[in-house]
This record gives sequence, structure tokens and C-alpha cells, in this order.
Amino acid sequence: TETTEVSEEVEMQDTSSKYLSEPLISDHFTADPSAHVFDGKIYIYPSHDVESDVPEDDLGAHFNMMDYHVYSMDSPSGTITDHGKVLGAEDVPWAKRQLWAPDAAEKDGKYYLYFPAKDEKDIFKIGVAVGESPIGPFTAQPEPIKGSYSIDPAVFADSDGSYYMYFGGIWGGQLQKYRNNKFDDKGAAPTDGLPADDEPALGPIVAKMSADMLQFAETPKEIKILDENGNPLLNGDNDRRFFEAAWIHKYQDKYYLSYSTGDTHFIAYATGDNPYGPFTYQGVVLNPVEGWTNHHSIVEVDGNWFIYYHDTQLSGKTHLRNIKVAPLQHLEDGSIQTINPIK
Ligand code: FUB
Repeated sequence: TETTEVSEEVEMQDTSSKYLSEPLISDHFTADPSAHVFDGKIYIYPSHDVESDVPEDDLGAHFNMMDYHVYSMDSPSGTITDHGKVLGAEDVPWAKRQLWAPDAAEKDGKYYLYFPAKDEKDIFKIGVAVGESPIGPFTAQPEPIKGSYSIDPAVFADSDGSYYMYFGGIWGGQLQKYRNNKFDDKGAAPTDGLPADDEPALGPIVAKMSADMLQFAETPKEIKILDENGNPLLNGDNDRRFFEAAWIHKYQDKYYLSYSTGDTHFIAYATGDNPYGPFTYQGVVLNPVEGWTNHHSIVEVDGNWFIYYHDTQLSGKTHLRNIKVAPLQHLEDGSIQTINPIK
């Protein structure tokens, strides 16, 4: 394991002004950080970006990641520890390539690492690997989760003991190839299969997890994200509609769904009164960062809230990212103060 000093500056920044933070990790490229507090410690489950010979395209083929490391921190301004590789494509019988954004959950002292990967037919599925500790080792289930598809699993532990998986992403994430959980491939271009611009956008998908955390306990449902008039956000509303990277947190009994708008590069959020929505669009959590993708998680640590996110400060290349952390503030009316990263 390796430990790196992180700037103390992190906690002192005011999120209403331009925010400067240091990359948390500089000896690997890391992205899509899913952060959780397990047993009083922060654990971070990011993608592990690597350089490969795969040429860049609009389906993200150049994001050709093959394994995961787990990291931990005692506090968001403290040191970060790399616990090393905890799972690789070679450990997952069905996964052939592109191990994209993971997440993890704890239940009854067991830890579950959820991850998307392409199978031998180049179709994204979501898998789960089980460990006895937050830093693994994790043992993958031999098959993907039944009925899973697309990318970016995020598992939310609700206060009543239920767990829900949110997932999905359009373009390279293949969500546009599905309707009502059925594969219906309309073509290879990133936008083939998307609704028309004046039709409701596709939403992320949610399913309650089974008691053993290894399967969906119900048929996955599409989430509706509504505008201020109660109408669904439209596919042509690129600044506000869902693209990928769904994350849920609960604050003062409200459910906050945050997500990336992809080609317009915002982390947006919408609120609802239950895990299935509908959710109503509220605004921007994080303005565009350096690099094409924007992907985050939101976590409460000792009564304060933080966003873990990434940019491309260290490489200048969209597929070689570095994770960061910044404070996040809920204002008195429940809205989230928009964070402006330095570009
Ligand atoms: O890291 C690969 C993909 O890029 C993720 O799954 C997306 O959310 C985007 O960040």
C-alpha cells in the first residue's frame, strides 16, 4: 500500500468561489470516484484509467480500463492510501473489456463491488464481486446480474435498510439500445435509438437489490426527470437531460439524484420524495471540468458533505483522468450551491 500527502487546502475553500483542489492520486490515472464511509473511514472506488492503443471514438472505446484499485482516506483533507488492485478483467469470467465506473456497498459486514464491463459480444452488463472487507479481495460472481445492462452502477443504501441500484448511460453506455429492459438495437452510431429531440429523454434505471445483494429483486424501472412544470425533460434539452453517472444521496429526507449531462458536461441534480422518483430538475452541482467526462459521487463525512469528482489536470487527455474532492454545500432551502472547478 502507498500513501500520498494531500493538500490541507481542500477543507478551507469556499464553494461559492472558484475551487482549486489537488489531484488525490498522481501515480495512477483514476476517474469516476464512488466514495462511501464504511466504519468511519472513507473508501473510494474509482475507475482505473490506462493508456491503450484503442483509438478515440464517440462510443468511448479509448476508455479501455481493465482493473480496479480501492483507496481510503481518514478525512477528505487527509492522506490517501492505495490498497492496490482488487479486481481485474481476468478474474471475471464474462467480462472481456472496458471495466468502467464501479461502486460498492456494505451490508451485514460484507462488501459488494459493482462494476460494468463489456461481454464477448461487446454488450455492457453489470457484475458484482463480494469481499469480507472494504478493500477486498473481491470474488466475482460467475455471471453478470440477471437483467442488468448499460453502465455506471450506483448502489444507494436507504435508511429503511433497502438497497437500490441506479444505472445507465447513453451513447457509449448503450442505454439507447434498450426500451422497457429489452434490447432493441437501432444502429451503431451513438445517437441511434435515442428519442427524437422533442420526446422525453431516457432516464436512468433503478432496481431494488435482493436481500443477498447479488441480483435485482424486481424488474428495473426507468426514472422520470421532470422540469419545473412537471413535464419530462426532453431529449433535445442537452443542458439538463440525463446522460450517465447517476448518484443518489439523501438530505433532510429528500432524495437527490445527481448525474452527468454528458455532451454538455454538467453534473446536474433533481430531487424527489422516494427512491423511484419522479425527480424534479433543480440545477447544477458541478460545472464542466477539464476533459470531456464529468462523473462524481456525493458523500457525508462527519456531518459535512463532499463531492468526489475527476478532471484531466495531470494528463490533459480526456481518457487519463485524476480524482479530486471538494466540499459541497446544501443551502437553507435545500438547494445545492453550484461548484465551479478551475479550468
Ligand atoms: O470511465 C468510463 C466512463 O466515462 C464512465 O462509465 C462514464 O460515466 C464516464 O465517466
